[in-house]
Amino acid sequence: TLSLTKKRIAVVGLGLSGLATVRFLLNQGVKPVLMDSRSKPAGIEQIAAEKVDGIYLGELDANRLAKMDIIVLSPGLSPQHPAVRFAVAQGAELMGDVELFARFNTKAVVAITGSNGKSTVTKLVEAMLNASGVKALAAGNIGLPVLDAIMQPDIDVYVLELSSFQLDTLHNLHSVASTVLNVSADHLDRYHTMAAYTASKQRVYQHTALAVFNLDDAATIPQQAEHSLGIKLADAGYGICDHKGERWIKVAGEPLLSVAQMSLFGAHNEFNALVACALALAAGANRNGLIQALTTFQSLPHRCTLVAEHKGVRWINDSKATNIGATLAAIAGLKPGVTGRLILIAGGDGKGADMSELQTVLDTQVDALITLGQDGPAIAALKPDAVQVKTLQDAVKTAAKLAKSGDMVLLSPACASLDMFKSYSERGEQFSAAVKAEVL
Ligand code: UMA
Ligand code: ADP
Repeated sequence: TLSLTKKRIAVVGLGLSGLATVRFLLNQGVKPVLMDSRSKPAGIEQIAAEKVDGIYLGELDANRLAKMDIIVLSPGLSPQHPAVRFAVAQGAELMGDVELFARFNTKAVVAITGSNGKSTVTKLVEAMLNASGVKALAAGNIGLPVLDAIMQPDIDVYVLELSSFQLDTLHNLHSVASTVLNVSADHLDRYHTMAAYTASKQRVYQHTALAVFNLDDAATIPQQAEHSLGIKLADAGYGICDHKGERWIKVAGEPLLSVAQMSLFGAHNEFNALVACALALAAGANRNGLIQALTTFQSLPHRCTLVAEHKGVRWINDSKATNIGATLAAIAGLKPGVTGRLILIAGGDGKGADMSELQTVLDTQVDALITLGQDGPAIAALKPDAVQVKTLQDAVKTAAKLAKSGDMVLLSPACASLDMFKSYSERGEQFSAAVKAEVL
């Protein structure tokens, strides 16, 4: 663990994880200094100013930061920020909220990262463990800050969804099992190269008892780990097999249940299910628990969810597809079930990704394209007859005019929402509302 007594500690960034860090430190009897680069961060009114050692808003002050022993940096701020780099060069210890969690946590941890599928696998592992009688709690990037989770009583296993931002400032997390699900272009506005982004993801394998990786994605192969397990759909030990004339998922060499009985669908979810089984078994789940979770698990909102079916047209909300890899997986999973045409709505903040990676799918799988947002024009340029619109409501109106019975309208933006919306969930909710207003 880490001794906090007599240390000068700054919490930098007062979002969800920053506020949880402040609560945790106050609980430990520490009075932190608070900073946020914004002049009015949303949660500021939750903090009683007299309980902390000063609140400094606006441009980060390098000299003030350099006086600190420890800086707990929020994931949304880059460790490359000049003021942070200056303080670190002067000897301040830099860590994120997950590192602070790691130094104080005494319970077992399962750690999950990847460009896509993190939340689904995290919730599946949590459900599998709970169905096996092991008390599990999902936390981290999924939404519950780890330093709120650590205060909860009676937990046996923490199932942590970790973003590359959280991994960048993490050094001492020990896990019973961990995974990088896949690596595809994302957050290149912060990492600049795929190599740097991949290296960040690989940090999840530090101090893990079992590294579960994707045999079809070389970037996920552990560079350092004592024990590892590779998974792909066509593999013998963990994979899809023929059993009793049906497709079954096979776990640790034995058929577990038929794919048809799973509540999730699509090839990417079969892979997610296999990885979740491997992780959950390593953390104490049993096979009945795996089966129960896989048959009852409800897909998380804004991930390929049916909003409405009207006059034979299905409207699907996949607002959570905030990068190209997620949109490719959604189309691969959904297109085989479309009898008519696939109408795609895409665009938003592309975070520096090369949109031409969508070219083949736009040519071969997508029948009509509607784009919006900051990087909408870059996507529209890839397909003749693409329609560019200004708002999501206009996108829905345009799609409603194009769509005929048998068609599917899919919102799967391949981009973050932050150029036009507060979050991917707000984008998904506005889409659902617009669809219902238009067709119901
Ligand atoms: N910000 C500033 N100045 C500051 C601090 C933050 O401008 O001083 C901005 C950031 O650039 C960002 C926003 O404020 O745009 C929020 O940043 P934050 O670090 O305060 O974020 P939190 O509210 O603490 O939420 C974070 C995760 N967000 C990010 O990493 C950006 C949440 O993941 C996570 O659920 C939460 O901690 C609890 O652990 C969200 C996310 O978008 C879902 N993650 C990214 C992703 O999945 O792609 C990485
Ligand atoms: P994350 O938390 O990493 O964003 P989610 O589980 O929320 O991942 O899924 C987001 C989207 O990514 C889904 O709607 C789906 O289209 C896609 N997806 C899910 N699992 C995978 C996977 N294993 N490989 C590729 N894409 C995936």
